[in-house]
Amino acid sequence: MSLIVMCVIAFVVIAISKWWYRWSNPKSNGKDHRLLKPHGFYEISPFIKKRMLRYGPLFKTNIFGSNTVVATDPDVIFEIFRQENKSFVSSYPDGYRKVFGKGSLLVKHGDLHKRTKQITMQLLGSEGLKRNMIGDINHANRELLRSAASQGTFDAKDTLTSLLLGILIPKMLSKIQPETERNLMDNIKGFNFDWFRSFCALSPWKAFYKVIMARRAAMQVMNDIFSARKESGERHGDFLDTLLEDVIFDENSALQHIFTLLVVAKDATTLANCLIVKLIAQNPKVLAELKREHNAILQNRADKKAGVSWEEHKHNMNFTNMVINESLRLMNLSPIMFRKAVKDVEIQGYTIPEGWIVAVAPSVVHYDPKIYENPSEFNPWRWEGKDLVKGSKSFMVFGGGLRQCVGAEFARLQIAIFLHHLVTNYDFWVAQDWEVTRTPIPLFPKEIMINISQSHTN
Ligand code: HEM
Ligand SMILES: *[C@@H]1O[C@H](CO)[C@@H](O)[C@H](O)[C@H]1NC(C)=O
Ligand SMILES: *[C@@H]1O[C@H](CO)[C@@H](O)[C@H](O)[C@H]1NC(C)=O
Ligand SMILES: CC(=O)N[C@H]1CO[C@H](CO)[C@@H](O)[C@@H]1O
Repeated sequence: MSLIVMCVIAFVVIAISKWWYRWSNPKSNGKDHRLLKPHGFYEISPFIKKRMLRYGPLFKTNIFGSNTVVATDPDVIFEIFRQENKSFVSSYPDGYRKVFGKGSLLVKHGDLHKRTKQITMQLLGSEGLKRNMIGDINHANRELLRSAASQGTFDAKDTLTSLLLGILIPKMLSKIQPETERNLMDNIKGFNFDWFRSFCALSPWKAFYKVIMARRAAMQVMNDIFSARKESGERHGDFLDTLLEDVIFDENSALQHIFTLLVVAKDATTLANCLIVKLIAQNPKVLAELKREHNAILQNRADKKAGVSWEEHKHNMNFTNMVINESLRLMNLSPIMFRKAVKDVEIQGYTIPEGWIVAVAPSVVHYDPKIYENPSEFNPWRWEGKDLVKGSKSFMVFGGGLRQCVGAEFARLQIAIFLHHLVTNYDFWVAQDWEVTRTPIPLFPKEIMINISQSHTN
């Protein structure tokens, strides 16, 4: 997921230099950057595909001006993930550290990274979700859908982003004024690169500047929250307090970490959620099976007013998990991730030289017809009998190894609960069909309108 932001920052740099180049050489039309050329949603990057066919699953190329090895083989990718902090480290451009700050999980390594992840899992791991989140997730999704149905139509992208931030912010920074929360939410929403969909925005720096200012404003709001808390001397027992109890965090790094989590969480989860709604709305067979599963859950529930319980989520949602996996496979939110070799590494008879960038592309694995028959088809049943919640060599939508996504369980829970309330209570359809292109990260439309009404048939 972090790749989305990372690529976008790289894009911005390229776009700005392209713009500059064009501006200073009005007769030329610049040089196309081949990896970033838009392509269809249900295919892998033609740039990678072409070279793979010519050179095999592991090949050298040049990406963003760096010597890069591209890895597309499942065993090699799995091994690279496993070697994090040994032969490879995750690698982001310098601009990254400036944008997110040193406290962000994304730029930490070694012990500091490990410790930060452990603390974060107290909030986002199974225990935390079960104890502290599932009730709020139920409540928020129910309210969202109720309000949407009373309007008849809603922008799923915007309302789901608000919903996620409305769930996460109070867990991280509790007891803040509604007005402060709204302000923080707006600024975190402003930290988004949507404008970049039309690969060359007219004036990329202006838009980029706006994003950076939104980040600055969000950090300011959080600093004010922190100052107020310090003054009162009160303990809140929220995620900020948990972070500050650990010696590895100070005020700044704790807030930077929280900021990173919020921006990564809202984009990834919202887009996944939206795409799933579209896929099930357009596949009546899948929708019927989902309804069957969720109505059965509802029927077996003693207290009909209660939301989804942890046990129901763990044990009675096989088909839901099949739908989620299949959607995430097709979606490839993080089609490529970047690592750097910290020493010469021998893999499958091939030496990756020290200092080289390695682009791992699980998206190629997810669209490999030898692993997934008719890979571009949406077919949840292909997951029947497979392990549904653990990643594997053939399913790496949440990455792998030490860098595996911290929000995977949270995202799955949110999507499952949204689907539960949606299919058991409402009829819905996509108000206007939309397409997603890739460059190679998926670029979603600005608004995703869904029409919805109370169901009379369930
Ligand atoms: C469907 C939703 C999501 C998808 C597909 C997704 C995907 C990913 C992937 C592929 C990685 C690995 C990146 C790499 O190895 O370079 C990752 C890392 C990460 N994700 Fe997610 N993610 C999702 C939701 C979330 C949520 C909800 C959160 C936060 C609450 C989150 C926070 C993070 C963080 C902080 C990392 C960096 C982990 C590290 O560097 O150790 N993600 N995600
Ligand atoms: C759900 O899937 C698991 C693992 O594949 C299987 O053991 C279990 O029986 C399934 N449950 C139902 C209700 O189908
Ligand atoms: C969706 O709802 C809007 C507003 O109620 C309406 O104008 C539009 O025609 C609806 N679209 C479809 C496809 O039903
Ligand atoms: C290759 C590499 O980055 N190794 C690091 C792994 O983590 C330890 C502990 O933080 C560091 O000391 C190593 O440099």
